[in-house]
Amino acid sequence: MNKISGVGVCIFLCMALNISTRAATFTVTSSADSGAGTLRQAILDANASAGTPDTINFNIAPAGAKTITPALASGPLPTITDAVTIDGTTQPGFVDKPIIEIAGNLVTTAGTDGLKISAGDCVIRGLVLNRWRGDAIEITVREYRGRCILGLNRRVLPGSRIT
Ligand SMILES: [Ca+2]
Repeated sequence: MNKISGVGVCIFLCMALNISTRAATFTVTSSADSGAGTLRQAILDANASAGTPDTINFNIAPAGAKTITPALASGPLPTITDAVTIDGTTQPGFVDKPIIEIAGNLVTTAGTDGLKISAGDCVIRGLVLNRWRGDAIEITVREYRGRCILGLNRRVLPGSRIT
């Protein structure tokens, strides 16, 4: 009897969680550094929905290569603190190599990393990260809770490290 009750509670909770934690897709429509439609805002939004593995896609018009250049005043992009897929291959015009660049040339603070990831179950795909003073991508997952998949390419991820 207790087992049946337990299963019933579990189904109810799963249904409730399914409704309240539905993953979202945030689409980057601007190559600006901050504000609505930017990668910075998309990361903030994905982090804010903690516990849901969201997706960040790109649709910056017109189609083709785009460079996102964080300003010194705003600093590097926010640390990724929740499972997310950032998929640069969704930018219209993508064929077989990354066309979304995240350039760090304006953030001249020593040691600044391009992307910092502190969550498991992240996928970073189809991005060029260059001109950063620190690492292109730094992953710091203190507790193993999942996996991180990086589309590694020596040409686009120099100096990356996993700590
Ligand atoms: Ca999330």
